[in-house]
Amino acid sequence: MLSDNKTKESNDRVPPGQTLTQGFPVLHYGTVPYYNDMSKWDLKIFGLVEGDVSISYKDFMKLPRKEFNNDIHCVTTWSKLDNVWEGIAVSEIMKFVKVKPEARYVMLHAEEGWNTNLPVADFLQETSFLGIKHNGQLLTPEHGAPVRMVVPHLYFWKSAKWLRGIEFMAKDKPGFWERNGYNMYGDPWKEQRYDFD
Ligand SMILES: Nc1nc2c(c(=O)[nH]1)N[C@H]1C(S)=C(S)[C@@H](COP(=O)(O)O)O[C@H]1N2
Ligand SMILES: [Mo]
Repeated sequence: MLSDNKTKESNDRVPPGQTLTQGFPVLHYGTVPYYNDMSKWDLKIFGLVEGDVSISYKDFMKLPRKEFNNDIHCVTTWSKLDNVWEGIAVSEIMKFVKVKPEARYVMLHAEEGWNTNLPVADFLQETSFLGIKHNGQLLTPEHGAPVRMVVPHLYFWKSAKWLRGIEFMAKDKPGFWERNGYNMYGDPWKEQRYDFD
């Protein structure tokens, strides 16, 4: 059945159990990081790579950017269609490292030790990117400034805000919400919300 705020056209873009929102809710565990000295910021790529990498804020902001259009689906049942992002393709980030063949999973590390896990194949999808702007505006601190991961084909908790590290691993390991009952994979079309789904 269509809920009130779904049109027929948008319904096939809204996964089961989700409701559309026009707003952009803010959801996270812990406190919002505010930065005053970006020379202390870096993005680390480590784990199963040939030589760890640390990208400075200055170098990171010079990377080529692209526009990405997507729909996002939060496990708490809101979906937001037609997001326009500016971000850095994962393929640009991958130019910095040579990943070892045994790497199968990625752990995304955020500020304050928050993390989330996903398969390498999902991280590498062309629709996954490192987001800098949303709907024409730089990300606000609440939404993950200066850079957040965006993996739109999985529930939005996999889209780490305040991204600081990308770790390649051989085996899957649960991140923060995954240790607290959320699904290891999180496909919204299969309603993989919790670990028993
Ligand atoms: N660093 C960090 N990233 C995070 C979270 C978090 O607690 N910490 N929560 C996730 C969850 S559960 C959701 S639904 C989205 C919410 O993003 P938003 O606040 O921009 O809507 O961020 C995800 N990324
Ligand atoms: Mo969430």
